[in-house]
Amino acid sequence: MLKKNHFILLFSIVFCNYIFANDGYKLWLEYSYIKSESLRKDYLKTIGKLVPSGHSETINIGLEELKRGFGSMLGSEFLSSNKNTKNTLVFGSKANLDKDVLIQLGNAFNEINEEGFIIKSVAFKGKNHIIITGKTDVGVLYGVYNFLRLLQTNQSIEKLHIIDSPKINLRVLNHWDNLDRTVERGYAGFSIWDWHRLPDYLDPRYTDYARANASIGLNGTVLNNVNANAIILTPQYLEKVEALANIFRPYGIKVYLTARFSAPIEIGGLETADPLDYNVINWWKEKTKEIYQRIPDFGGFLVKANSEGQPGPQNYDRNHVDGANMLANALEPFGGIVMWRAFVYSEHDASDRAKQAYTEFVPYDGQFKDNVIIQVKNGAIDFQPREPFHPMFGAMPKTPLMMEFQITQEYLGFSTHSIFLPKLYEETLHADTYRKGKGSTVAKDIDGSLDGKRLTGIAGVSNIGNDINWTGNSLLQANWYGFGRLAWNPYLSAETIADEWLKQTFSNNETFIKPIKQMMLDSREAVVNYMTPLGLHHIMDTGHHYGPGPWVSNLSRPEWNPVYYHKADSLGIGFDRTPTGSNATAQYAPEVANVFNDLKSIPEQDLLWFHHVPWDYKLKNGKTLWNGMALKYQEGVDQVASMIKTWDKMENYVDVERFNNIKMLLNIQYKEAKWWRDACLLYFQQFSGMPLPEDVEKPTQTLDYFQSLKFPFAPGN
Ligand code: GCV
Repeated sequence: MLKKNHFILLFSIVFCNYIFANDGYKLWLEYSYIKSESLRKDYLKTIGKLVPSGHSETINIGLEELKRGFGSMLGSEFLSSNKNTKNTLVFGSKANLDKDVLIQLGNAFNEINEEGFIIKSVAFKGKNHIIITGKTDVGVLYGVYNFLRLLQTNQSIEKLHIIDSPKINLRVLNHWDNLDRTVERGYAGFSIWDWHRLPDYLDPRYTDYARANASIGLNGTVLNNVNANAIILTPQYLEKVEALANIFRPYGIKVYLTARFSAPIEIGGLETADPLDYNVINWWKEKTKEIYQRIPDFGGFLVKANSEGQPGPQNYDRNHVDGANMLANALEPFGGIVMWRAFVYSEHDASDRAKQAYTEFVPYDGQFKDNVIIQVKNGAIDFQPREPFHPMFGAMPKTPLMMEFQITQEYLGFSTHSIFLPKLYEETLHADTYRKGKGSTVAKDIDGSLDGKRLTGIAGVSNIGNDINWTGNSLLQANWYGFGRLAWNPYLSAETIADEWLKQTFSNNETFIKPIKQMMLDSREAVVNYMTPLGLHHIMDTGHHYGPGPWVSNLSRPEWNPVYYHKADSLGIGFDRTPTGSNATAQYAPEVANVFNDLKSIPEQDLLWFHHVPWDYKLKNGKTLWNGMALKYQEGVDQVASMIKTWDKMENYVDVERFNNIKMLLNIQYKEAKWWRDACLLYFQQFSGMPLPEDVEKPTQTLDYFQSLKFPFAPGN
């Protein structure tokens, strides 16, 4: 028979597991109970009654979100206390606010755009009010999430006067999701789009996805892979797309699709996809009309053309302008846009791959239609741990350019490696193109302020899959969050983003926040150190891009081989992109090119990206290149070891489930960091012929062993 204390024990085990289990599904919308009683009381007193103004699905979502947030953060006291107060929290768009309220807002509406919001504390007729408003209901919803964030991060809500608008128009996730639910370069399970069961089965996760995106201000989603399948454009699939668009609409999220350039042939029965052919033009016009009949606010098309085997206008001796403008014409009557990707490099072009996008696109500056935006990756190669900014930024003053960041970690250790990517994004956004003198940052090209561009955009290749915690690794939710926050405001610092994400997702306890924030901020440099220090790049094993493969040299296209990028030989290592080499530096403004060209001024983090230097080249710290490189690899490994130490101390501050998820992954990251160090150093040592410096641990395996490793089922490939 069970005794009373056995019951208590059993009960507490079940209860504790319940409390401490957290699968991470709620993301940064945890709305954890605020432990400080005085803070809770202050919030309760200040908020008062909820008064929605106007009726719409969006306003209703705002109301439900406030109730959910307050109920969870302030507890049942919220429901009882706000009955007897005179204070109110009024929220609604300008058109639906009372005159009394509007007067209090003065000219504030002149300072926001269509998606912006105002949050203001006002007192009139003897009552205190907080007003959350905007020009549109979606603006109000953004204000609601912003207000909730103040509570989540334990900030004061007295005397509020917040006026904010997104600085970039198109803030879009790109899903590289295939119709069979595999995700190209996806490391968090399968696609969240259950195409087979759509449109009738509407997984609640679609709504949670929309909530999460709206909470960070994202307003668009490209549902399918840029390596596109034309079937998405058939009526059978458009019906499914329509169902998703209907769910996302009240959250302010537009749906976009990738357009396979050869779709007129594959699903239209035409013999050509030539963009100047009358029947092709007409086919796209009719197809676009059909889409808008179903989805009146359809965003438009994203196109990967003449890149890595995808069809495009060049198949018909036409150019990017012909292709993009043909689609833009079809979309124009409905207000849709074309996002045309600049990720091109050709097997027929023997020049440095890093130069090819610029060469192909910059001559067309000013020739694209107004509803075309060119989507450019952050660097000229391909989402490496570190790349200098893409030379196209700042170089097309008459053409809108859209930033493409990768949130998924194709070249950064997949979802196993904990890296805080806003550090990488921030570095690119802050980079100075010097096109109009000092201060012409990439961010200013992207937000349009550099040249007065009206169409602006930013895209992030999603790291989301159907894993319960969305991103496979709880810490990597911060990269989705951080991308959204930077899309809203590209001038936000990575540190601010880490701080607010941690507080919303885990805890406001400084004993937790301080070390973990530092760990996140240092994590990107750690990865650069143990994978590609000093400007090395694209030395991952080929195809799947998992683990090191600097030795690979047998693929048909030269630029698919890591040896193409590091060019290690007995004389030294690195890719000469100065005037003595490929002269890729000439694509930058002279102020930037001069810095990159000169060994005295080049930042060492980019050294081997731009220069081939001897193994005994002296680094700024007086060490030889070989020793410096080896020590960087070791530093990266040590940094991961210290991440593990930091995390292990956090057991008391984090629920068991997320604590273990992150702990196990960090341990794998440590193993893989050592693998990277040992494999790369053993391989490069063949050329340097130099011994490893003392402070570098001896490799545990031979080079042959590392070269023999094969990963036929690496995910995302
Ligand atoms: C979707 C890289 C990736 C490809 C990706 C491509 C692109 O080459 O390896 O998987 O294709 O970039 O961005 O189009």
